[in-house]
Parts: sequence; C-alpha cells; structure tokens
Amino acid sequence: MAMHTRRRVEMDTELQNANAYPVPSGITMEYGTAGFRAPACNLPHVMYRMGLLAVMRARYTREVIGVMVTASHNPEEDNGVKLMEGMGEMLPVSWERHATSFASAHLGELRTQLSALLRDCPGTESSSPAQKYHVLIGEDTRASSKMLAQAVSHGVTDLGGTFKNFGLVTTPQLHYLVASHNSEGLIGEPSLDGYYHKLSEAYKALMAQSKPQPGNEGSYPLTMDGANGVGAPKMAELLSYMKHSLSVKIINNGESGKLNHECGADYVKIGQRAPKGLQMREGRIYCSLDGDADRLLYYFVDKSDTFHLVDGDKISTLMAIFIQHLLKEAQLPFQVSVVQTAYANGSSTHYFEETLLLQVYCLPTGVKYLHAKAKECDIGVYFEANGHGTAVGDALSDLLAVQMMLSLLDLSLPQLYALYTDLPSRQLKVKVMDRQRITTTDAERRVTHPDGLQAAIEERVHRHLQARAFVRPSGTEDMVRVYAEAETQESADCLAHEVALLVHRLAGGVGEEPRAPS
Ligand code: G16
Repeated sequence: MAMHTRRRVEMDTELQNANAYPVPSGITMEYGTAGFRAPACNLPHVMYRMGLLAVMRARYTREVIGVMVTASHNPEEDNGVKLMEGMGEMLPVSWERHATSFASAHLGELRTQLSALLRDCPGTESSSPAQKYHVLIGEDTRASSKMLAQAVSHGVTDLGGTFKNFGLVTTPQLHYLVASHNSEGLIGEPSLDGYYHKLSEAYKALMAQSKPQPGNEGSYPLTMDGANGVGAPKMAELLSYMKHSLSVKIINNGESGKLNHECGADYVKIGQRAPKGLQMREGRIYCSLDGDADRLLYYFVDKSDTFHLVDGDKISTLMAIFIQHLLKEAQLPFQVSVVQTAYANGSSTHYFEETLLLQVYCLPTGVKYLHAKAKECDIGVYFEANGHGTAVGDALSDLLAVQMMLSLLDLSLPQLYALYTDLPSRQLKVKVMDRQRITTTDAERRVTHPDGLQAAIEERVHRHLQARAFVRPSGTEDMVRVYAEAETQESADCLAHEVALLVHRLAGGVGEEPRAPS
C-alpha cells in the first residue's frame, strides 16, 4: 500500500511540462516499422510522451535508453522518433503498444497509463532516486529536430530522469552510443570519438590483409551521396580518422541542397537512377545514404553509360560470399542463412538458394523482424533491398565493410553486380483514405483485405511472364506501396501500374488515378 501511495505521489506531482504539449484533436498515430513518422508540426506532444516512455523503459530495463529524433528517408517537412534499447536494438514489439497509446493520451489518461506501467515495472519499489534513469537523445539535420528533441527532454525530466543530448548524430551512431553506455565500454568508448576510433581501426587492420590488384576496388574512386543529411558531415569526421586508408568524395553534403530531395538512397532505389545533378563516369563507383545514414546502396555506369544498381540484395550477396569464404578457410561447419523481405529481387533469392546453396527466409518489412529471424540462425545475413542492413543499418560501417570485402575477395563492384541479373522491377505509391484498411499475410506477399484485391492482383500477374506483385501499407509514409517485377522492364512497369490502379479503385484511393511510370 505504501509503495502504491509513493508511486501515485510521483505521478501527481510531476509532468509539469505536460500542459505545453496537448494532444491536437483528430490526430492519432501508431508506433510503426520505424517508430512515429508525421509532419513535424504534429509531433511535439508525441516527442514529450516518448521522453516519458523512455524513462519508463529505462526503469523497466535498468538500462540507458536512446531516443532518436529523425524521419530518415522522409521529406524534410516530416519528422519522427524511435526508441532504442539497451544493446542498441529496437523497442520490443510488446512495448510498441504502450508507445501508441501514450502518443494520443491526454493528461488524465497519461497519468493512468504511467501508473499502470509503473505497477508492472519489476522492482521499482526498491530502486533509488530517478537519476538512475538516463536517456540519450540524438537529432538529424531537419530544421524541426532541435525543438522536437527539447520536447523529448521535457518528458524525460518530468519523470525525474536525466538525459544527454548528443545533437547531430546518425541513427546508428546513437544505437552505438546507447549500446556502449550499457556495456560499460565493452563494445567501445561511449562517445563519437570511440565510435570513429573503433570503425577506423578495424577497417585499417582488415585492409592490411588485402593485396590490391589492378582492377581491384582500391583503384575505383568512391563518391558518396550524403542525401543532404547527417551522414555527410559524419562521414567527413570518420574520414579524418581513416588517414589515407580510405578516400571518399562527398556530394549532397547539406550545404545547399534539401534533405532527401532528388538524392539519397530512397530516390536512387525507387527511381533506379543517379541523384540529380551527378555526372557519373565509367570507372568510378558511387553510393548513396539516406537522411539519417541507416541505408546504403552502390551504383556505377558501364561503357555505354547504362546505370547499374548494387542494392541491399547484392550487398547481402557479397556478405554471404565473404562469410562462406571465411568459414571455408577456417573449416567451420556453420550454416549461413539469408533473411530477406518481399522486396528482395527474385533473382537474388534464386542465386542464394541455387548457386550459394543457402537457406533463405522471407519476413515482413522492418529490420527488427529480420534481425529476430537472423538471431535464430547459425549465421544470419540480412539486408533489405532498400539498403537497410543489420539491426541498426549503419551505412557508414556497412560502407567500410563493402569496401573491405571487395578488396579482400579481390572483386570489383561491376563483378559483384554481374553475379546474377536482377529481374526488372518497379515500385509505385498510391494515396488512399486509410492505408491501415489494407491488411496482408505471408510476409506481406498477399492481401487479406479489402476483399477481391488479392484475386485481382493475381489475375494481372498471370498476364506477365516471370511476374509477381504485392502491395502493403507503408510504415513510414501515408501511402500504400506497390511492388512488381517481371521478365522485362516494360512488363514490370505495366504490372505495377495495373496493381496501383486496383489499389486506387478497391482500397479507397484519394485524388486522381495513379499514372503509368514514365
Ligand atoms: C524504415 C525501417 C526499415 C524499413 C522501412 C520501410 O526505414 O527502419 O527497416 O525497410 O522503414 O518503410 P515503409 O514501411 O515506408 O516501406 P527508414 O530508413 O525510413 O528508417
């Protein structure tokens, strides 16, 4: 009873900033694939509540928790927030529902929800003052991020927690900082200096084992598109630790262009084209990050100036081959498995299964699902086709890993690209009244609602050779995504357009019908 009273008192006397963050009417949000994403103006109350939730989670886990303010690949006008767990993983699915109900809770409900959560916290009654509950905050380069990060900090302090705002960091850097804080230095020094030091020293040590050959990656100059986001200045900082072991020319570094606008990994992947304004030359290699540097894609042009994309599927091919090579050298019997999503190109799945003889799993979109599956494997390699790989998708460390693996395998990027030929594909977006009305099953490959949509998709798919198509509600934008692949680009474009029209007609499309891809 006394314990209960003490907790009530805490709830009653705090939340002094809550009135500054009222829930706007008519706005409900769900903690999705990558936390909350919305126009920045709709987010202050969510940020404040995520500050509260972070303290509750820190109480519950007895670990330092991270809160990253970013909307990653979304437009500049959006923003978002995601929570990070003690070892740098994503918030567990079981707590996503707390995040969702906190986000739209008015003050009274919020107190009730906090009290209920507090009652469930193991051993809180014996814990010492709230100073124990520490939250690390990071921000991307969006104009709204500072103000939103401040709202997070108000939530943290209202529950008696403490925080450190690292300011501008990539999302994966915050994952590192959280994990290194919680591991008391085991993972590395809990600072950006520790992060750069760890990555650069590992890269230099591994590269010392390679013997650069003519035509090897070492002779291909690398240009990196920073999506006008935080990845550009952070790559520049990393390069200062690399000395002469890696040279990267950085474009779209945020000095003049707009975040993720006509540049960045999403633009390159969806459009299967270079960032606007980039004059590509044969003999050079290029890569793009997204706005918070948790995606990485490579590309190049051949003699005839044809653009070729080395996406997440091809990067995971490189990783699987490299790991198989190491296992063979060390004569270790571990089974390598590959975890993909429905977006993985059919040719990649075929190559993994038929040529590399690996087990392949298909999971719903979101690295948190892939990560969980990979942990069940002896060795699990996973990358989403969009370039998001590993639990935190660190584009900077993935870039170093790609450079290192190409070098140690004595493989060029065009050679990696040529290992198998992607089936032509097309992605489109459709705006609908309520995207959550579309539900899916079988790792998002089949629609279960609205009625009739799946049958209609299948009927269209059968009109094309080597074709498949699926639709799913985006977890980060207010859109339904359509994916199609087929034997020819014309066929994939046509199928994607046909399916987009079906979504528009059968799932409550808004505005004009989708246009055919140009
Ligand atoms: C986030 C997730 C990724 C996922 C992507 C999907 O990416 O972290 O795992 O692939 O969302 O987005 P959607 O549901 O809109 O297709 P990011 O880079 O935006 O954080």
